Amino acid sequence: MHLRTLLPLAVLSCSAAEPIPDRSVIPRARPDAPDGYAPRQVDCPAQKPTIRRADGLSQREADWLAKRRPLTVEPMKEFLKRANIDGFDADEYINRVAPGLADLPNIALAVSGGGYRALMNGAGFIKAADSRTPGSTDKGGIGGLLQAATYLSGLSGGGWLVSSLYGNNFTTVGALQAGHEDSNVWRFDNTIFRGPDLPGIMDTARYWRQVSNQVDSKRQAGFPVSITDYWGRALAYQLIDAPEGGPAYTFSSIADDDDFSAAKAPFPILVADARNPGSRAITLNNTVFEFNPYEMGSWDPTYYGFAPMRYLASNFSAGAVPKDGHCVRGFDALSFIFGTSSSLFNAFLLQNMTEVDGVPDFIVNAVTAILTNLDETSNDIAQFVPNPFYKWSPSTNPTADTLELDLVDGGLDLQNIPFYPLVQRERAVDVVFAVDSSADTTYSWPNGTAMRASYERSFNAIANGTLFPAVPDDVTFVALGLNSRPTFFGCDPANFTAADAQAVPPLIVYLPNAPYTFMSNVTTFDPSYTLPERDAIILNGYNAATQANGTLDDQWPACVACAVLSRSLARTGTPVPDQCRRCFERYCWNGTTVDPAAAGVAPGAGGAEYQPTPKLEGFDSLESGGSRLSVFGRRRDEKAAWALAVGVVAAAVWL
Ligand SMILES: *[C@@H]1O[C@H](CO)[C@@H](O)[C@H](O)[C@H]1NC(C)=O
Ligand SMILES: *[C@@H]1O[C@H](CO)[C@@H](O)[C@H](O)[C@H]1NC(C)=O
Ligand SMILES: *[C@@H]1O[C@H](CO)[C@@H](O)[C@H](O)[C@H]1NC(C)=O
Ligand SMILES: *[C@@H]1O[C@H](CO)[C@@H](O)[C@H](O)[C@H]1NC(C)=O
Ligand SMILES: *[C@@H]1O[C@H](CO)[C@@H](O)[C@H](O)[C@H]1NC(C)=O
Ligand SMILES: *[C@@H]1O[C@H](CO)[C@@H](O)[C@H](O)[C@H]1NC(C)=O
Ligand SMILES: *[C@@H]1O[C@H](CO)[C@@H](O)[C@H](O)[C@H]1NC(C)=O
Ligand SMILES: *[C@@H]1O[C@H](CO)[C@@H](O)[C@H](O)[C@H]1NC(C)=O
Ligand SMILES: *[C@@H]1O[C@H](CO)[C@@H](O)[C@H](O)[C@H]1NC(C)=O
Ligand SMILES: CC(=O)N[C@H]1CO[C@H](CO)[C@@H](O)[C@@H]1O
Repeated sequence: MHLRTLLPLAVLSCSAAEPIPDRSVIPRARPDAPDGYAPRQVDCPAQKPTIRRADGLSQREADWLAKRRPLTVEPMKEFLKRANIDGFDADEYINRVAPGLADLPNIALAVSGGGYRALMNGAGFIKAADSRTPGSTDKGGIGGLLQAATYLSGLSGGGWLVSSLYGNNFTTVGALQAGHEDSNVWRFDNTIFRGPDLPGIMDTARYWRQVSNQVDSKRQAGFPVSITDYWGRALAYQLIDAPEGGPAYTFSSIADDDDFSAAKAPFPILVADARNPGSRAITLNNTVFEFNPYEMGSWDPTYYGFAPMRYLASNFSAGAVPKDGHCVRGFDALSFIFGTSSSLFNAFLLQNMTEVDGVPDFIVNAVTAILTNLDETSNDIAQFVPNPFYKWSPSTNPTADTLELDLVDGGLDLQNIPFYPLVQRERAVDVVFAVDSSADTTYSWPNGTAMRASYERSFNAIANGTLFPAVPDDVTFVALGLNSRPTFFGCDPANFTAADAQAVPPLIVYLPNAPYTFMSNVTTFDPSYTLPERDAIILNGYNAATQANGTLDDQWPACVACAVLSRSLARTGTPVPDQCRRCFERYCWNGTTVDPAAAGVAPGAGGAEYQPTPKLEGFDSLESGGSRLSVFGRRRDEKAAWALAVGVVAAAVWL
């Protein structure tokens, strides 16, 4: 196993953590952890934290929703008015359904995994949906959808995007692209191996020394560290625009942010999968976990519980902190949470690290030491120790007797779009805009695998009765072009036979990564993007989201609005406007499947036939396009080696 033979084990020689910068000098504030990256024992609050059963929303989420839903009313009206559905009075309708909130459309956005590709393609969608983006509310735009949304979920690379927005005061994608002087934010040309290139401020050795000190401080505080800690900290220098990548930023501190607590932004949620003790395989029957600003936990019947995010790593036992147990804060570092959701990349990071000139030996050695101490099959995990669900629900919880809870990349069960938090009936989501940047086919385009995984899971006992719209097989998906343009799934609520009308799942607006103005199928494990390339992928995602500002279909903004309204219209028995009917005829998958023999798409061929070209003429191929091909060529071998090394069952979705 080459990861082991890299270098001899070296004794770590790292000094104590560097002092945490003075809070007052950090421009965008939520460095909330008491001791930088190191979790720290604290006095328990008067009301000791507990684990709760997942039999409803948390009180805090419910209270927050009571503020957020009314705040979506104005942006939703504006959005619907701009969309200008023929013969539909948006003001009148929304005014009618807003009181009581039950019939007000409840919108969610979901950004898939897929490394930097997913971050950038997802960013294009968010940029288009954000009314703060100049031009996004002009004719053909979909700006305001973000302001009208209740939830925003992200997984793996999509989780980086969500975390970067919230870790930077819910700034705009445009502002992250623009960056500013002496900032490394979204400088994807400065790889995480080399770190920020800020002359006089930061060089590679200094950067890795900081990362190493941060991780050591967690270890010295008595918490096991894994590669996820290094990986998350390194990425934070690109994603969190604060000194040293904001080591004290926590996920739970999002809850304290003024704008968030005033419900001026959607509710962010990240997703990861649980690995069962003694088992490597991740299947659709593994427990899925979510992280939100208030809690982490699972709706699945295995755990069916939530722990308070702010007090993760307290000594919970059977759901409570015993008399002699400790409370801990600072475990939920933002970088550790987004690192957990994207843990598939960890081993890649470290494998590649040894090949890059200039990465100091001490960091290579530190990482090698971890790999050597771990069972090699476990090198991609994030360790949650102590396990918040220790002795919790022992008859169903696979880790009830273990002090460690192992979480891995949320896409490893193939559910690469974070629908999980959004199909829980307690959340009553009406529509999910799902950006899919999965690399399913030979050439790294999606073919609906992530959608099918969530559909298939809905039949398993572990889904606990959550439903999902029907999704066809891969050959149909590709043959009908459902992966090359937006497609709506689950349009007809009457097609769900559930006795309980509350169980009808959201309508899904599926937005696949496809080439509009740029070949956005860059490989998942490419760690480096020039800024023009980054911007071209973001713009391609923007053009996908708006159908090239309506030039590919001038009805598109109206059709987006119809999707937003669909479930609400059904609940209130309101006739569907004619224009919406035409939209649904055009964009809804109607249940048709295609006979593979007739499709010209070979089942099991990996989708090699699917080789789309840009939809719009005169796209900018970027000067560097040709030279990058050789990098991609090399990368393929690397990926094969990595898949072999880690033995990832589900690697197909990435490769
Ligand atoms: C965060 O953004 C809001 C507006 O979007 C602004 O009013 C506030 O000052 C910002 N806070 C910080 C700490 O930058
Ligand atoms: C989900 O699972 C929990 C725990 O097993 C159970 O109490 C609950 O009734 C289930 N919900 C549904 C809708 O089946
Ligand atoms: C609390 O958890 C830590 C870490 O697992 C453990 O070492 C310690 O013994 C626990 N303390 C109590 C009182 O349970
Ligand atoms: C998952 O659980 C279902 C029962 O709910 C079972 O039929 C199926 O075979 C299981 N799948 C795997 C991959 O274990
Ligand atoms: C769509 O509008 C955006 C923002 O105004 C612009 O950047 C982009 O180039 C436009 N797309 C096309 C295909 O014209
Ligand atoms: C369903 O869609 C297919 C193409 O996707 C179309 O050929 C067929 O006519 C549609 N069926 C109905 C009943 O609209
Ligand atoms: C309606 O539901 C059936 C049964 O679940 C499913 O096979 C069919 O594909 C669904 N139709 C559509 C259009 O989603
Ligand atoms: C779809 O993607 C899966 C997963 O990578 C692959 O196994 C399958 O062959 C692909 N099928 C098509 C038709 O693209
Ligand atoms: C991107 O897709 C095109 C076909 O659509 C293919 O020719 C090209 O090799 C792909 N690039 C990568 C990096 O897979
Ligand atoms: C960031 C970086 O330098 N990555 C390297 C990973 O390994 C491949 C192949 O060895 C290099 O081409 C990349 O440059």
